[in-house]
Amino acid sequence: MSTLTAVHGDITTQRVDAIVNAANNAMRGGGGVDGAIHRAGGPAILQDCIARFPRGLATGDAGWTTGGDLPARWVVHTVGPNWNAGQRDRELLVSCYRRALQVADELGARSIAFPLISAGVYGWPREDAIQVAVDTILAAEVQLEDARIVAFDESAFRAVQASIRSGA
Ligand code: AR6
Repeated sequence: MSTLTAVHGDITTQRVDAIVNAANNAMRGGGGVDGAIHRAGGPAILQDCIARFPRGLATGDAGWTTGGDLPARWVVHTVGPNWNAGQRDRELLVSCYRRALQVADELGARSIAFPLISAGVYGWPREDAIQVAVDTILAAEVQLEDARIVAFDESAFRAVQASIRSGA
């Protein structure tokens, strides 16, 4: 990846080709960042989820829908492991970032914004969630040029920034 930056704010306002959603296996919306993306993007996202993912999506996998009313053209949905439910295989979280980058690359996206997958309701320890995000994105061999990690709160933002600085 050529550039990785930390952003403090709401992923739904990012002007990038694709934003990544931390979804669940059912792929029919939810709370957290998933809820925010469906609200901001409008009903076209759910319609596309139903049409393209009739049986949902496996943990660690990724797939795309329209961005609907979002500034982003696409939403790349991925399903993180639920730490709180005992899914603690780190490779599943690594796979979310790898697969999302692959899907975005196949779409021809040049810029992408990620939330901290699994770091909310799913309870993945924040420091490790950040480490996985930064290491996996930096190591990716993709056409994508601009990747961002969007942190919702100030302390997470600072931690992402520090991690990028030490990993770059
Ligand atoms: N922009 C950027 N980051 C956000 C936003 C936002 N608008 N809103 C929340 N975050 P979570 P998970 C951060 O819980 O842990 C949903 O119900 C949040 O602070 O959204 O993967 C799904 O449907 C945290 O750092 O996702 C699933 O059922 C990060 O996004 C389940 O939650 C992820 O928090 C997925 O849980």
